[in-house]
Amino acid sequence: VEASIPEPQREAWKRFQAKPFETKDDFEKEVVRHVETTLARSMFNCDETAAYAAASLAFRDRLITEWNKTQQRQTFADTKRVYYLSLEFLMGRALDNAMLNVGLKDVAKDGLGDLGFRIEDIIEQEHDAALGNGGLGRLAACFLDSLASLSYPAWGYGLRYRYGIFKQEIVDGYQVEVPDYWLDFNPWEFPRHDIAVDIQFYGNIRKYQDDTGKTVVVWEGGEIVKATAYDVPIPGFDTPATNNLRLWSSKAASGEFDFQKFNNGDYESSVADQQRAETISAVLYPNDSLDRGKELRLKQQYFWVAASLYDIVRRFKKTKRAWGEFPDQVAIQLNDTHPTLAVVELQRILIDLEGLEWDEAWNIVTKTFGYTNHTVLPEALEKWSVPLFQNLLPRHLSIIYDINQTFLQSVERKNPGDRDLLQRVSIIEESQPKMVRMAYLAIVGSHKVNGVAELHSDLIKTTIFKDFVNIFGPDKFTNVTNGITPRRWLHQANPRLSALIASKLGGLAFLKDLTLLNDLEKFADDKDFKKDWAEIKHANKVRLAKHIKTTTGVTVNPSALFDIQVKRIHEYKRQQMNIFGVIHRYLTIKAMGAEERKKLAPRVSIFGGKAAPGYWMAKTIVHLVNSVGAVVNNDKDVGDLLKVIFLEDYNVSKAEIIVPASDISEHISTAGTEASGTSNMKFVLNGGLIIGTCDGANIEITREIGAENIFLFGNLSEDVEDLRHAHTYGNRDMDADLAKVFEAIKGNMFGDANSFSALVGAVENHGDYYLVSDDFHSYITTQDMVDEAYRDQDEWVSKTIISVARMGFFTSDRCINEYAESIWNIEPLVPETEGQSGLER
Ligand code: AZC
Repeated sequence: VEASIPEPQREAWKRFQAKPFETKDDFEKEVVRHVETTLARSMFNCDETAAYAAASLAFRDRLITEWNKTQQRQTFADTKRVYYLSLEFLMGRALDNAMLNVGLKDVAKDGLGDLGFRIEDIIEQEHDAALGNGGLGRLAACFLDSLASLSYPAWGYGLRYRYGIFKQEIVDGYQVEVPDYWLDFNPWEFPRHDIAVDIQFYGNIRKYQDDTGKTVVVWEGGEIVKATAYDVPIPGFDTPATNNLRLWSSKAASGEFDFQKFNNGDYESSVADQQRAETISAVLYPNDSLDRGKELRLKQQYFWVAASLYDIVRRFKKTKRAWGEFPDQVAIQLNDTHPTLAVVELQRILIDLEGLEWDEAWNIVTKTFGYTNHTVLPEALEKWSVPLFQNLLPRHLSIIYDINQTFLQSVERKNPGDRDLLQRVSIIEESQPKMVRMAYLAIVGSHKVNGVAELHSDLIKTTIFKDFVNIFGPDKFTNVTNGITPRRWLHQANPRLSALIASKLGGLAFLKDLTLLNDLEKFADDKDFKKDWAEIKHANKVRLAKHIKTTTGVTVNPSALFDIQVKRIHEYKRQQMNIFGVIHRYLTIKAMGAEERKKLAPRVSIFGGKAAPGYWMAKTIVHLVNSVGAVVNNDKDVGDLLKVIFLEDYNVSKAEIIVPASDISEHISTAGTEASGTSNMKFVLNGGLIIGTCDGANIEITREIGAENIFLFGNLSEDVEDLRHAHTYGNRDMDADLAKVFEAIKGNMFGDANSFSALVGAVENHGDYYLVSDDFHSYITTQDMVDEAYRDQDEWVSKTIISVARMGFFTSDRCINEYAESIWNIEPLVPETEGQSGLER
């Protein structure tokens, strides 16, 4: 309040307030100004990088003006806000998205044209913001887009990694990781040097009684690291509402370096302290669905959670409300267990710093938090060793023990004498060493727990969290099926398809209400429409074919069937089954006569995705795909009939080229292992069909679009356990086709068989945990059905149109509205000028 401009001077201020550009001329003026002043360049020295920078800064200025207004509106309205805590935000590029969401891409295109640039080239200059691994991080990014587009008062909180997910290079068929240093120029962030929080680690706890006899606990000593905020504006689509993503960066607390040490001549170690502090936010852990239990990771988690909560609590305290009202003002969503320490930190703030009683504080805490689970894979469920915790966060460990004790006492009261149950649900696992089970802590500390697709939400209730359903009752557990933002994944990635749809539906309103796509179904047999539709798909395939040519040197035929599997490489996602299927196809082609070959549908099998650097099996899969490609693509006998491509460095901006170009995409995880999947939704929304297992959101996609429009195969999740049991204890015959594939690999057809023996061995000798042998036959016969269906192009195109028309459910807007209503209890705060960009309803 002290910093505000005095009332009499505000008129002058308002006259000169920043006004966002609206016209082409004003945009050009801004670009030239930024080139000549901000960037200190000139018209004789303005390359595409400079033009990108200046155009971005022009849009950033526009966003930040609306950002300010949005924050003011929220402060005045004083309504409840939601805070989305996620260690990953896989944002991709910002410029194209900002231009489209603000509705000024055409203006920018013409303006850049006047200045001598093509907008496509300018967009290409941007480095992806790749602060995430895969689905979980991209979901967070889609959610931010929906929260802003629906004008919800919402903040994202994350870490500002200096190195995002590594860049993948393929060298001699092997994955090589290269660091992704992305911050040398980032026009989208605002450093907030005024917003800094001291974060404590290590040290000791001391208890004493105050004058009133109350026990006071203090956490003393240890080390302090400073968190500073960097804000990234998140524009909504067709609304001026612009939300904030706040990312924390770590620095040494005591200024540049320790002057004591410096004066003593110990220059090196004073710099080392500085570097140690900066290490906390230096790098994103590159594991997808795998917990490694590294101390630095726990440090990251506490650093980020403590800074975010300090910020949230500070904002709440400004309203001067009673603590009891905290859950009416604040909802916090835990994106997986990574931010679970927030539960403990809020309890600590309330009891140690604010002096509340335990029960009162705990009641506030549990009303505030919601927890989203994204996986049932045991190797992904976080556990931290008690000794590590004790050392790094002694006060938090003691609070966790208290939380656990209170919880177990209540369980014991309702289930007297059931010691087994107590052991099973205890937040502390009685192992050697003892471990803190973060998922259990998250459940106990939240009022709602949700899975991300129906099957997954059912599975968590009946398997990993079963006891907790009995303890808390079924209402605490719920489902919110994932969604994707149609702004990025249709309008931005596939502008021609978006425009064609708009031409039939009378405008772009479907981007704000995706169920409007339903009206497309009328055109599923319209000859002209189908022709335009097919032509756009072909153009998208031509674009991808060009990308393949420039990046791999391989020529592919854009009229072939494009079969795509792009996602993180993981055994449970079964890229190995896909490549075994490709080998089977290759062997089949080789065994055919010339006449038979003529009848075959040409296919391009496209793979892409990163393997975690320490995940050897996944890296072996990458190697096999590349080795098969090297043989097949150079086999004159095969020609166009089969090409095998591995696309290097799959990321968000590459997905925007790949997804619109698919005919069929693969979502073939072992049933019950893929919590939802979200690229399945992206591919269908872009007019591609899918081949998939009855897993994750595939099941709901089938329900929406109709079983006749999807190629489902494989065993069901309820049978997985029995099949695994049979592998271990039964005699089984290897599928004959799969056996031939293994023979080919073992016969060194794709290079030294030893390189791939672990992959083959996992199926043949080590229990085939992911049921590749059980599903292989049904997989390849279903692939034959895909070929068959693709031959009837007319019917195929109709299927894709009908499927798109029925995808309305999978917008992340629907998803966010469900969270808002059933978990967060928040309302949108709609600006007066929302919806004025003329989308036409
Ligand atoms: C992923 C799930 O594997 C994927 O199925 C889901 O679509 C996505 O989350 C979004 O909910 N999980 C992860 O990326 N990571 C972890 C730790 O589960």
